[in-house]
Amino acid sequence: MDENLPEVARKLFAGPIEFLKSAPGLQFLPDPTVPEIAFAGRSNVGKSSLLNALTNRHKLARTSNTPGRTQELNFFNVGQPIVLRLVDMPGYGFAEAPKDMVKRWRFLINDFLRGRQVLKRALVLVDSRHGLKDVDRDVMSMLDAAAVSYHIVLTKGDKIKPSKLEATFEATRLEAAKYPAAHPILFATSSETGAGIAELRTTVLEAARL
Ligand SMILES: Nc1nc2c(ncn2[C@@H]2O[C@H](COP(=O)(O)OP(=O)(O)OP(=O)(O)O)[C@@H](O)[C@H]2O)c(=O)[nH]1
Ligand SMILES: [Mg+2]
Repeated sequence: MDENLPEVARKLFAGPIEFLKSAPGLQFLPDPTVPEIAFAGRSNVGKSSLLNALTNRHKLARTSNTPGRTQELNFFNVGQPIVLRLVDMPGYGFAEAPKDMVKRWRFLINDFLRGRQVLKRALVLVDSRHGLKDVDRDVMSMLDAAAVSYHIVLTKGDKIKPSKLEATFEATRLEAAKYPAAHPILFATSSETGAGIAELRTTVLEAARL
């Protein structure tokens, strides 16, 4: 049975996808019946936009210029019957965030990452203009501790020169290699131009099938 995974992934993400629910706390999580892939990253890095790009939809996940737009865990069902679930997580690390919100975020994310059996992989999004920040390293360590495998995904690649993008990609790759749960494969993407999106779709499907 030789199947063409990129083509299967393309079709899956072009098919039925729907918003399932928004969970402001762990007691509101959907039943863990389907493989999940979570999107983490600093606020405004482009998580919701990437989710829209992957699913070829403009308004599935709400995007905004205001940091902190996504404050709950948002679940999206992909496929009919459901093949996998995408989880849009609240962004971290923006300057104006009130202290108790930061605390709430850490608890919510940490508990989710540690306790979620069906979580197959996380995507840690990093702005390609800025590279890794300490808050990203912090989350990477949280994922390491939770033994959740993750890919670093550089976002907004359309906003910098290709040579700069390549340099940031390489520096990020070298640093990520020091983190046990960081996957050796990284992605450089743009939700604006669609760069790297098809490859990421294939990887998401592959991870969901593990
Ligand atoms: N040029 C460009 N802009 C992007 C890209 N991805 C996201 N943006 C813009 O960046 C801003 C933030 O995007 P979001 O997708 O809302 O970011 P987020 O990570 O979900 O933010 P929070 O929900 O606040 O954590 C929006 O104005 C997007 O239009 C990209 O690939 N290229
Ligand atoms: Mg968002």
